[in-house]
Amino acid sequence: MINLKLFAGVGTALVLGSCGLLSTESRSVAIAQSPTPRQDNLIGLFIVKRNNLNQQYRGEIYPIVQYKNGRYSDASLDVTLQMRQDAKEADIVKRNAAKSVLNSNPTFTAVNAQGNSLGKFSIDRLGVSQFACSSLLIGRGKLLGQSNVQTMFNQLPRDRERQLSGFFNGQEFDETWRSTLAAQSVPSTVTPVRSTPVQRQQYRKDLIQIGTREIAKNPQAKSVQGSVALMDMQVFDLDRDGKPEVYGKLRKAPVRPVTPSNRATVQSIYANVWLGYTAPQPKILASQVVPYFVPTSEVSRAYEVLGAIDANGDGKQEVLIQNNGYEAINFSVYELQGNQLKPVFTGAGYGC
Ligand SMILES: [Ca+2]
Ligand SMILES: [Ca+2]
Repeated sequence: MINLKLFAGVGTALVLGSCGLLSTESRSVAIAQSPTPRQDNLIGLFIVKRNNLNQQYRGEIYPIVQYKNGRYSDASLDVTLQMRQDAKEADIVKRNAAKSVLNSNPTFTAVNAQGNSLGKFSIDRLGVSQFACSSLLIGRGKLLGQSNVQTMFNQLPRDRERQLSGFFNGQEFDETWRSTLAAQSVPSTVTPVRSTPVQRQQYRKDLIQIGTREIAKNPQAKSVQGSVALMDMQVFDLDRDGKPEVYGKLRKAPVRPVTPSNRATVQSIYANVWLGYTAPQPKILASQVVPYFVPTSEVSRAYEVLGAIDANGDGKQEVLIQNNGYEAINFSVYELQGNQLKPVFTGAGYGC
């Protein structure tokens, strides 16, 4: 039914959160004890697609996670099997609408990686979109105010752009997707994190030093030639205490390209490291080291930081990660809990 010529991972992740109050009874208790009441939320990806066959643009919301009554749950709705039975999109939408979190036609605010608003998108109907080999329920609608989808497309970062082409229901398609996080409820303003060139130089130094140590702990690191390089760095202040939380992607890999004869050995090792700076010496908030058997170009996006957003309305930002596997993609929400960045949700997966 679908033939994807190119599948690099479609979409981005998103999570949702908001922490609701369990009941009327517990609500009065929660308000008395907590100065920061939490709220229900819906988090997803705002995807703007350009149809390269006719240069038309359209926006869609892929719901990732719902935060309700203090819990995160998967907000996606997979209709792959129904689509394979050659059902019509309109029939599938009708059959599944009542189960969808988008059925109430919510309005989402699209945000950048730091959590600042890019515009509001109001859902007015449901549809089915193809994500790799999966068919998923999405929301269609329109941008509110002055923005239009083409302008929004040009505003979205190109580094997470995806290309998709092939045949779907006998129709040829060729699309370019750009995406960003979106949520039903976001703070009206998020103070941008400021860091000086000197501070950023220090973060880089710390990431390389600590990342090199983390990678060396992996037993397979010895068989990989080359030195450790910092591939990406992003600075956040998730808990708004004025002290940064810094993300770094590090890679140890040989400079020479991989040949088919050495494919059986580990080709590269990546480390995704988060550092906290509440003390003079940086502390590791989270660290993940993964050896890969495939060329580095294929795995550099395995762990993508989509951005930070206050999913549960407690005033602190959660981090949304897209996990890109070989044949499957899913999304995680991480919460800063004391000295650790911990996953509180993983789901909304799709793939082949
Ligand atoms: Ca902080
Ligand atoms: Ca939060």
